[in-house]
Amino acid sequence: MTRLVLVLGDQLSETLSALKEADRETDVVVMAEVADEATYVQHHPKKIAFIFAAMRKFAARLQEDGWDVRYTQLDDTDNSGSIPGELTRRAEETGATEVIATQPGEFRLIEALDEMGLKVRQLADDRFLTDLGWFEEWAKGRKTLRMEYFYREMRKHLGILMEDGEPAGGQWNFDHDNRKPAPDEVAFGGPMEFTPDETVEEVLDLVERRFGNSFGDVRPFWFATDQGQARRALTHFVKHALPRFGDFQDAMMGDNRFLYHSVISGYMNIGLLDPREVCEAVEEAWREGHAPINAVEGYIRQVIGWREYMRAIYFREGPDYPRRNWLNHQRKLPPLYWGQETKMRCLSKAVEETKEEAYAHHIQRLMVTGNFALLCGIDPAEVEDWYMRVYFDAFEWVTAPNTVGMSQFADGGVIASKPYVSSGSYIDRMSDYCGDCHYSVKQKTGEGACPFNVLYWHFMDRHRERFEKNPRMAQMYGTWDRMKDDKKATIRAEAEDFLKRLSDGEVV
Ligand code: DLZ
Ligand code: SF4
Repeated sequence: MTRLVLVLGDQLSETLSALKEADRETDVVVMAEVADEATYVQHHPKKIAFIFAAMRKFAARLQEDGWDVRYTQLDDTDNSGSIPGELTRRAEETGATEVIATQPGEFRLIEALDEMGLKVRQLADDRFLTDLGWFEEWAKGRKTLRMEYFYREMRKHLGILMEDGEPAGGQWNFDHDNRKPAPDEVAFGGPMEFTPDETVEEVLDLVERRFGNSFGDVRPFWFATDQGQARRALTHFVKHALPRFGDFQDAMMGDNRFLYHSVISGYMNIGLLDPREVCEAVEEAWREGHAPINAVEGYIRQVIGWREYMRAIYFREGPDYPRRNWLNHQRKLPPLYWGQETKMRCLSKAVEETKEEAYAHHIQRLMVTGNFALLCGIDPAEVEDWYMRVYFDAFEWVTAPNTVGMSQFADGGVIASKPYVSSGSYIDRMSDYCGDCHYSVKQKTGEGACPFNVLYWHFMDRHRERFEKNPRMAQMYGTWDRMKDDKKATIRAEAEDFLKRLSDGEVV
């Protein structure tokens, strides 16, 4: 009896559990470019192009491997516009009564599959390294869930960067070596770029035509769109950038968007690269003496620590998680996030790069766009939607914990032990943005002062009840309390004035 095998746009792995379960002789693979997925958030055109191009190439590869693949292109006249719709249509076409799927990375789609008239078996997504049942056991009874302890368990369990049961290099964490400010020069020409082939060009034309009015540039397009290219991009990173990745992983530069970053998160998130092979390549570089332990450990922590932890938290916390708003922030996302001019150079750079590349690195996301949104009291749902839309690696299992939890503290501290907020001095220390900025980072108040400076204290002041007992914030409240009353009044008034101008749509 024929069964349908669903392969979604972020499930492009030959080792996918649904494919492993299926029978190449009798089952039919269903893949579909559908309006519902392309528009339920208004994705960056480059993100859509990346996914569609990779889907088409993956389908071709499955076909070459002998699978019967029924592929729907976005413009096909009989395209029903949704994943359940396409499954229903293909079931009628083939007589199938059962669907094998790998569980999607988003509650919305999991529920949609559950509610279909067809019987859909959703298998665990074992491309991820964390068994969600195991995570539940690990989390049970803990007062707080901190990534660091989860990460150590993962290292031991997977045997990654371990020597005789001990962490390689004698420590679990080398983060104190990984906070160097922006260097004068970067000895890495950036991630490997791929010239669009015929398939990619066709998709770029389609996306330009159908989604050209959305925020973001579709061209130039250089992402890898198949496994072979993604592997070359990984090798290129390990060879040329990994050795210095750790030192400068938190640095930001005005005229160098990628520094020593790998930009392979999107490749892992749609299934072109397996996290295990990424960790193996990175660990091997250390064992061969090619890359230092601080770089290798820092990188592996992102993959088997943060990435896995984010997903496990998303599934543990449940479908309401992306809409939490613990700080009750209600302000609208200001137009500068969509490219309106701003005099703040850090934000202008982060948004410009986001628009052109569908990418910005983690500190730009956390400490520039995220920090600013949190300080201004932007509604976290609007911030979450923005991250979901603009980044090529954005899927809800990762953006919700990253944005709602880590960046906006809207989960009340499930993920972070304190909010990630800073004044301009952090950005100044880690970047070369401030020197060429309209504002002066050293100036705390008055005309021309960096807006982050007053916004930071305004945030601390207005959320005092929530945070003053947090031991990690006590020192800052001490500093605030020692300020003279007239200085505090100036800070409050200037922050209020800035926020009003921001909400009025003025160029700030
Ligand atoms: C993100 C995305 C987009 C833009 N388009 C499609 C699509 O047309 N077909 C498809 O199967 N998947 C697409 N995706 C990925 C899904 O949205 C993703 O699988 C779910 O959001 C779960 O992570
Ligand atoms: Fe950003 Fe302030 Fe520095 Fe300007 S001075 S780049 S606004 S941190």
